[in-house]
Amino acid sequence: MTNMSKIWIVLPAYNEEEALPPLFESLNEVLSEEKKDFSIIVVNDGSTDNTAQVLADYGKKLPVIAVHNDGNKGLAETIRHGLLEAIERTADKDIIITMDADNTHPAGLVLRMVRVLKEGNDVVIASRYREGSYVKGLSLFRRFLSKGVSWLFQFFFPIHGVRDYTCGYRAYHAGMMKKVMKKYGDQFISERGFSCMVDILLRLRENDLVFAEVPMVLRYDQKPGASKMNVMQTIFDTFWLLIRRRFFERRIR
Ligand SMILES: Nc1nc2c(ncn2[C@@H]2O[C@H](COP(=O)(O)OP(=O)(O)O)[C@@H](O)[C@H]2O)c(=O)[nH]1
Ligand SMILES: [Mg+2]
Repeated sequence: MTNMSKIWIVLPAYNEEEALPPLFESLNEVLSEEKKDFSIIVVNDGSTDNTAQVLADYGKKLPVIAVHNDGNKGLAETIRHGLLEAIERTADKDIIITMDADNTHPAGLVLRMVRVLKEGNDVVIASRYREGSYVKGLSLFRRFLSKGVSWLFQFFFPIHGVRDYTCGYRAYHAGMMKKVMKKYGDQFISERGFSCMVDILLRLRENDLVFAEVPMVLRYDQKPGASKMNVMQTIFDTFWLLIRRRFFERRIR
C-alpha cells in the first residue's frame, strides 16, 4: 500500500444532504473495485440542511473527512479550504480531485482522470467539449453560457489542451498543487464565487504545466435540487476577471 499514490477527493458542499449519499456510494464502489487508496474531504460551507449529519454518519463507514467553514463563505473560499486541507495531508505523488457535490459528475471518470494524469499530465479536466462528451439535463441557456466562456478564454487565455474553463471536476498532481499554492499564497484564488474555477486555471496557466482533458458525461438530470449558481453574478465576475487579468494585472511568475 505504501508505494501507492493516494486519491484525495475534495467536495465543496452547500446543502447537499440528498446528493452526498449516492455520490459517496458510487465513489466508494468505483475506487474500492480498483483497490485504490482514497479519502474524501468534504468542506461543509455552513449548510442549513442535514449535510453535517450526513457527513458524521458516513465518516463512520467510509473514509470521509468533514471540515466545516464557519458560516456560508461561498464556493471560492470553500474550494480553497478544501485544497489547503488536501495539500496538508498529501504526499507529492498523490492526486487531488475536485468535483461538484451535487452528484452530477460521474464517479467512474475519476479512474480515467487518474490514468491520464499519470500519463504525463499535471492537470486533467473533465470536459464537456470533447469527442464523447455529453450534457444531459442542463438548460440551453446555461450550456450557451459555458460555451461562450470557453470560446472567450480560449481566445484571450489559450491553454494547450484546454477547452472547458469552468467545470469543477478536475484532477491535479498533488506535488504541483503544493508548490503552486505556496507560491501564490492568498493570491492563488482571487474570486469569491463560481468564477473561482476559471481563476484557478488562469493561475495554473502562469506556470509551466501540462494540461489535458477527458470527455465527461454531465448528468445534470440527476441533480436533486436546483442549481446554486447565481447566473448573473457569475457572468459579471467572469467577465471582470477576464478584463482585469487581460488589461490591468501583471502576470505573477
Ligand atoms: N461553498 C459553497 N459551495 C456552494 C455554494 N453553492 C453551491 N456550492 C457547491 O458548489 C458546487 C457547484 O454548485 P452547483 O449547484 O452544482 O452548480 P452548477 O452545477 O453549476 O449548477 C456544488 O458542490 C455545491 O454544493 C455556496 O454558496 N458555497
Ligand atoms: Mg454541479
